[in-house]
Amino acid sequence: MCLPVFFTSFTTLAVVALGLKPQPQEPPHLPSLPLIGSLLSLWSPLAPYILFKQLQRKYGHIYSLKMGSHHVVVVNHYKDAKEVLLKKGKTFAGRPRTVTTDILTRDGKDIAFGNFSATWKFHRKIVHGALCMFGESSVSIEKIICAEAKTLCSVLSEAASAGHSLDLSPELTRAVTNVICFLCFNSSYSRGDPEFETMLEYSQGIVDPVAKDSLVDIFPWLQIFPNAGLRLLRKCGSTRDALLQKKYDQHKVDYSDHVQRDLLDALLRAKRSAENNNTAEIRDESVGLSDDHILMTVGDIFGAGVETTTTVLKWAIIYLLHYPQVQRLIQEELDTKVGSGRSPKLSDRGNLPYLEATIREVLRIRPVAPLLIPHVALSDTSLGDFAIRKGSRVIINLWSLHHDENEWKNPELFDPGRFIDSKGTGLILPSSSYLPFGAGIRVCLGEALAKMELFLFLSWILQHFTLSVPPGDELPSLEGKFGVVLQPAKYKVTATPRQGGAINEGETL
Ligand code: PLO
Repeated sequence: MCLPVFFTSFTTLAVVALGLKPQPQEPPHLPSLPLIGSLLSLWSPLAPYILFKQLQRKYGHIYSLKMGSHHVVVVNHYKDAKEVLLKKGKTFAGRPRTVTTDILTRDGKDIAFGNFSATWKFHRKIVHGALCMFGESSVSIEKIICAEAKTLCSVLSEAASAGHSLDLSPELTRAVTNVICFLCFNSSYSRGDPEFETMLEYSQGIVDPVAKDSLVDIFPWLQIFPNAGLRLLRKCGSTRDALLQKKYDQHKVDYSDHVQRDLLDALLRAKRSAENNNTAEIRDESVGLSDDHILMTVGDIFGAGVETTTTVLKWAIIYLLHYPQVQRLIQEELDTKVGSGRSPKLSDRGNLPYLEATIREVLRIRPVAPLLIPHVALSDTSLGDFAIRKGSRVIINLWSLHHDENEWKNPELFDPGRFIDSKGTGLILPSSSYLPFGAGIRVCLGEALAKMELFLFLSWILQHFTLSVPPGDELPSLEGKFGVVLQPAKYKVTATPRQGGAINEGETL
């Protein structure tokens, strides 16, 4: 008997005879060197989410690596992802502190990047409550989105009459910003508003460097060297903070206990009641309702509300340009189920499965955050058959989940039909390997809002216009720019008005 077999059977015997449980092993590890960790294996022209997917072939679905001094576990399969996010959600609810997110969030005093704590839970609860206040049952949010959709369509009409093609990005951003601006600050921006232009500018300076495992996040000591990216992040961060502070100061002046206009009022109310409360647990210092916490929380919701939905809309339009037959099918569905005499409403959602399927497919093929935001194990634990040490960073590679060949037929192909049942009328979820909004205790707070916006903006646009690539232009690239969100490159569209697609001026919802 050769030696390894002898030892294996001996161990198995011992396990059975003595009732010993085998100790779980650590996940397979990429080669690593002192100081630089696994950097050499990660040095690649590929985007990290694509490289992480490829590395599965050699190391399996779960593997670990070293980023500087940090132990990182990469998860590529949905079963393990669900164990992290759902089954052991609390154990993996931590967040790493990094140089870039600390700059953006005043050392993690926000919800998205802040670590798991009583303060974090309390802020999430308030935001959840405030967003529910405007939830699906409420007409007001639908009204706001439709008003923005109408303005968006008028801009497209103007461009069409002038025979111009246009970059839809600023218009989509303004429409989406106004919805979240209404929810956060009860205000909106009109075209050409200088504050809006400032916001567009600072946002890009933040999205580019934040939380993408740039070198300073891996090796924090690199901060001592001049770093143009960090300088820009600090500048953009303080412009954003000044804008948030201005809104906060205005709200403090006209705050009333009797009306809650928006999220900022909800946070102010919680702060006031904590200050006046002698008994409740919210008086506890640890709950953290400092001005910094409030600003960072509202900044998160505002930032997330703008960047994510705008990005998905831009990807959706790119795919409609690449797949005109999908655009045609959505329009046929709109024509038969809504017609041209009135505008689409939220209550049409159930009748427009192909549009819903298209939205699902866009979220699958180009997830907003392909690596989500890293989680941290708050105690020693396990994942599948592997041991995970306390403090390990866990990266969920959503890209691997959404492009898993065993779960999705031709994952690289854009095919909304995969979300439609065999009768061609109902929506289905063909695989569990699909988590566009994450899952568990850190699941996206804006999921319902995002789905309403995506549905209404796309249905309004496609009821009135057919979008195409301007003559002489190439099809926009399907390759994204990896950052805290996966952004498409700039592109232009030609919007051709559809017959009978006039915007109904006097229409009320
Ligand atoms: C976007 C730029 C803003 O100026 C600040 C901001 C706040 C919250 C972030 C968001 C940015 C990017 C998308 C994030 C969101 C929180 C949750 C969301 C990371 C950086 C995602 C996709 O997880």
